[in-house]
This record gives sequence, structure tokens and C-alpha cells, in this order.
Amino acid sequence: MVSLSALYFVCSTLLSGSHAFEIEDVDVLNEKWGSDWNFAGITTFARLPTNRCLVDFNTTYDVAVVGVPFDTAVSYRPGARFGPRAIRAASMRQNKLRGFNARAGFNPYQNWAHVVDCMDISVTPMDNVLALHQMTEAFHNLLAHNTTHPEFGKVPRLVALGGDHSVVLPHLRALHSIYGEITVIHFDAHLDTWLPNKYPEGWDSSLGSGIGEFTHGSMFWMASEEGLLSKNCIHAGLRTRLSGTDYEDYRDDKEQGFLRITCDDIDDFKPAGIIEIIKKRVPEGAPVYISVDIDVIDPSAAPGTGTPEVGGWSTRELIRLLRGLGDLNLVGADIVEVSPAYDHAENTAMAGMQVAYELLTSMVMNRAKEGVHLDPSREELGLPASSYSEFKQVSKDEDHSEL
Ligand SMILES: [Mn+2]
Repeated sequence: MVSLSALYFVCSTLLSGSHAFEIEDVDVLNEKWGSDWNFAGITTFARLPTNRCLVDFNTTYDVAVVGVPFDTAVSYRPGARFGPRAIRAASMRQNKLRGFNARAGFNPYQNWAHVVDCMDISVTPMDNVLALHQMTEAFHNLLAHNTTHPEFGKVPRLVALGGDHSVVLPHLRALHSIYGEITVIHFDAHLDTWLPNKYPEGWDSSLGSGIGEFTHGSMFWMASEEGLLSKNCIHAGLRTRLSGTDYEDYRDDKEQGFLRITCDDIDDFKPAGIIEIIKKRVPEGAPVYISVDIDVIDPSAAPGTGTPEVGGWSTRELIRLLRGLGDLNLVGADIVEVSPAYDHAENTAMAGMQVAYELLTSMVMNRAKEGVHLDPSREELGLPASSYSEFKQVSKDEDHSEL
């Protein structure tokens, strides 16, 4: 029997002129009006449930998306403060119902994990000292929330939507306080391990805020100085120009513990070979952070970014690489430097959305493997182990599938 509180009274008087009343159950109304088409509705990432997690500490989640709309540490084009908004808008064709990730055989939105959109961290655009403080406190607090399913892990995972690349530093600070040294897999055209004196600034920074070193090109140097990083970190997709007249930037980078995979390496090693190089370097079970600067993709496919460099990877190649790293112990991730004012037809924002979706899928899937509620495996469904091996089966050119 339907209780009175579950009833909704619909009056058709005004439209029809009649005095008939219809009484409809909430379930019926939900069926009629409870869902949106892809282009309609209030924007959250993948239409996930949302809450201002930093205010409501009772919000529990296993994986959360959080926007970090900060871009005043950029050296060239500003605008990434609008990145979270653009990525969310581009994600509106994702939802629970159409969320099955075919490569993974897995729907991250209909599985064990409670995935939410924690809205944005409120960061000042006026004062970078305060901004870094705000972001650091925010990431500590977001990671201190209880998980919904502690049997799968007591610390939630965050996928941060930048913002410029400097927003990785506060995230790493918070993760380091939980896991110790973090192994960063850094997809980027640039090193971002630059010493602050590599920027052309002749003024004494103590005359200003005193943290002129906090930039979107030096934050990994800062992370290294603070002892947040392991010595097994990796760059992938490099094609930046260097400072001065020799390889000093590379020497600085190596001292900070990074291996460099260049953009051109994909021609020699193919995506599968690059995945293998990365996996060999990451110790078994090490806490891994994947940081994706959208400028790792060629500007023809992702023009809306702070410091574009021509000759980059395709969106398909990047996604393929991310998929290949899905079984690492991914404790945090970001997609940064999406700057929609320089974008065309949402290309960059869509790439950012897909990156976030792949990272989120991996975060949910790699822990499901250890526990219950697995979807049927690809073998059970009669599918090959991955779409890559499917390709290998049909390929007549064996060299095509060699690493
Ligand atoms: Mn970067």
C-alpha cells in the first residue's frame, strides 16, 4: 500500500480547465521526469551525486572527483581555473547507465565503490601563499573522510580536476602524510622539475610573497625538496625545449629521481613497450600517483592549455597508456591544465573528461580485483583478455604486436 507521503498530487485544472485531480506515485513520476537527456540537467562530473565535502565531513566516499580551480602559478596562458567547469560539462554524456568501460569489462559507477563529485576547492586567485595553504588543508581534509566501504580501503582516492599543474603539490603533501614517498607517473610535454632560478626573474622573491618558486613548472622540484617523491618517478611524453646550452635541466631532473620517456619514444617502443618500461620501474605495490598534464597531447587535439608544445601524442595513444597502467596501486591522480578559453569544440575538455574516467575506472577496478563483487571477467564473457590482444589475433603483421 502506498503511504500518503509517497503520493504526489497533480492538478490539471489550470491547463485543462477541468477540476480533475490525478494522483501519481513518486516512482511513476520518477520514471516520467526523473532522468535527463545528455544535454540537460545540472552539471556534475558524469552526473555523479555531489556534495560540498569540505563542509560536510559526514560525507563518505571511496573515490571522489574534486575541482581545483587555481591558475595563478602559470608561466604563459592563464585560464585553467575554468578547467573543472569545462571538464564537468564535457562529461555530461557519462552516467551510471552508460558507464560500462568496455576495455576494463567494468562499470566504475555501478560497482562496489561510492563515487561522488566533491565540488570545487575554494582557492583564492589573489595570493599564492594563501592559495597553497588552502589547497594543502583541503587535500588533507578530503583524504581524511571515511570511506563508504572500508573493507576495500580506509582512505578514499581522489581524482583532481585542475587548475594549473601546481595543484599537484598540495595533493602530494596530503598523500605523503598517509603513504610515505609517492611514485609519480607524470604525463607531460614538460619536465616541471625546473629549479625556480630557471625562470627569468631577476628580483629577490623575498620582496614579494617569498614563494616565487611555487609555479606550474617547479612544483615537482618543490615536492622533491620536501621529500614527498620516491626515486622511481617517471615522465612520459616529453618534448620541451631546455634551458641554456646543454642538458643541465636533465641532470637536475635525474637527481630528483625521474626517468624520462620522450614523446618520440612511442615510435620506437609502441604504447605496449612504454607501458612495460613504466611498470618495470614501479616497485610492486608502491603507492602511485598519475598526473596528466593535458599538454602531453598534441595541440591539434588538445589546444586549450597553458603551455602548448607541437608534436605530441594523440588522445588515443594517451588513453591506451593510461589503460595499460590500470593495475598499479593508484592512490591519487589528476588531470590538469585544461584551459577552455583556448579550446575549440570542447576537444581539450573532452580529452580531460576521458582521462578522468580512465583513472577513475582503474581506481575502482584494481581494488575490486582483491575483493568481492567483480563483474564477469572477459574470459567468462568469451572475450579476449584485452582489446589489444584482440587486435593481435587479427593482425597479419606479427611485427605489429612486437614490443
Ligand atoms: Mn605540466
